[in-house]
Amino acid sequence: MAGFNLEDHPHRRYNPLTGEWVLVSPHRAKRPWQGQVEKDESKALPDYDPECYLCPGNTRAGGKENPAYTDTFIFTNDFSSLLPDTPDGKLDESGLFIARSERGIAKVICFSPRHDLTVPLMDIPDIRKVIDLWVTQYEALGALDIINHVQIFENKGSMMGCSNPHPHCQIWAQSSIPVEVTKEQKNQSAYFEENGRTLLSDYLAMEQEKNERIIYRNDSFTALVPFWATWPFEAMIIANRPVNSLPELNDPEKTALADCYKALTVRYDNLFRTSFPYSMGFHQAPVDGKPHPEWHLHMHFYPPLLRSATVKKFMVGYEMMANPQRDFTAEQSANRLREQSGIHYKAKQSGKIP
Ligand code: H2U
Ligand code: ZN
Repeated sequence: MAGFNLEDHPHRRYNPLTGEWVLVSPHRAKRPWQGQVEKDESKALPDYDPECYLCPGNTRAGGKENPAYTDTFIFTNDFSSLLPDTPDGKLDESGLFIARSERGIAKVICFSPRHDLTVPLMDIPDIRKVIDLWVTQYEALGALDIINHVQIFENKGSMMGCSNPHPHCQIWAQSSIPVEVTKEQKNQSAYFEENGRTLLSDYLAMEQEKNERIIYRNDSFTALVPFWATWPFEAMIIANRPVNSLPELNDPEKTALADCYKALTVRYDNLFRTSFPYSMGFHQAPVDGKPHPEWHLHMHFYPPLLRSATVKKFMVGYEMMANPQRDFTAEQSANRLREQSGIHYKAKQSGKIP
């Protein structure tokens, strides 16, 4: 159509990883940020909270006591969604009532003994310790017979259903390959078979050439708003090299990942001067014993905030019934994030990181 452009006209964008579409309506909010910068809404937290079930030395629900840990701390989830000893079983009634038993292991990782220290406020060497733990957990869980997939994810902020502000993430490892991962695997496989390169290496090369949606990049990782973003400030961190999982990263790459994770989350916090909520998750090769040259290591960040520290995007109505929709473009979001300072607003105020 003559004159069609992505900045002015309603259009659909395709997500080649999932094979799904998003409706983009840029005309509805050409200027999505109308100066609505709010005061810092995030409560100042103590560095130790005697009531916190993740702080060192405290007792968790169920009675187990946390050690006096000094960097990271990992434990088996006291309310695990998956259990290693579930008996084998399945149900199939006329193809309409189908169920399968599922085995797995769920763990919780505390990033730091400090109750108040989120990733954007942590030092890179301390974030690196979290990454090293992710690597060893992916390997150790992946080596178990019952485990074929290891999902590492972080819920941050009560808005995302996170139960505790103490910085932590979770790992759910299980026998089957989950739905989102299966979609991405199918599309990455098809792309790799046809082109002999990973889908995300070609995508990244094009993003680097266009330089419209890149937020931050170092030698080994790139943070960007994907072309097909559905959440207002959705982002991905993609390995610059086509590694299929965390253990394939070399030493400088692991530190570069810590740097990129911090760089993105600092910009997130600075955007609305708040502790920016999101769900983060790694996508990487399943641990099913097969080679997975199609897989390209990446992280997704799905943040719900829309235009201030309090205004949240809901995926309801049309989005529940049809497909996701957004009112401003991925390019506008990327610009907003890219222009944020790389120094956390709290660090600036006090002259040092609290
Ligand atoms: P969030 O990351 O969504 O806040 O979840 C925290 C997890 O911590 C949750 O899965 C677990 C919950 O089961 N948990 C424990 O394992 N022990 C506790 O004492 C409280 C919470
Ligand atoms: Zn705590």
